[in-house]
Amino acid sequence: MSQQTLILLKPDAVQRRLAGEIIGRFERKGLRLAGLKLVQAPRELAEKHYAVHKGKPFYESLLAFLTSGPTVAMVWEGREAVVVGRNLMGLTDGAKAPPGTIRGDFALSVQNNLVHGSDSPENAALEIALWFAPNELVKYESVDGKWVG
Ligand code: DAT
Ligand code: MG
Repeated sequence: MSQQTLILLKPDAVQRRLAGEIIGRFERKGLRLAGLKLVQAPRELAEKHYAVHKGKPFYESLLAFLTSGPTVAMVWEGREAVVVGRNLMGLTDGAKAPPGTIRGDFALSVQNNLVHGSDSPENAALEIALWFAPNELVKYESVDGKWVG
């Protein structure tokens, strides 16, 4: 079933000039780009995005990180997009994420782990609505859909 997922390239990915490398992995997998923009996240947006982690010891540090520079916000869609995105990212802790995943190949930290990806279709819908206005998402046919889908 076609799904949408919110993928963020967090400020470490932009600062380390890994945005193109990471976007390429989502493209090559066959997902379709439905929205993309560069955002300097205000604290209020970061608070809403990471509301589930409020109260945890790393929460303030996480907000400081997400608001520390520009983030590339994207919506990718396609078959099982949520789990496909999570698998491309790898485990949260870069030291434990297997090689071949984005975090496994480029991250060593737990906090500075380059990417965010929605963890369920329900959260994807909530997160997409936080980061994008409806008219910022583009609907179109991909020409290779019958080969990839
Ligand atoms: P994920 O980003 O894999 O969905 P998560 O939702 O559990 O992971 O946590 C959100 C982010 O918070 C994660 O990308 C990095 C940070 N984080 C999670 N656990 C942490 C910890 N124990 N110490 C420091 N940062 C942590
Ligand atoms: Mg998460």
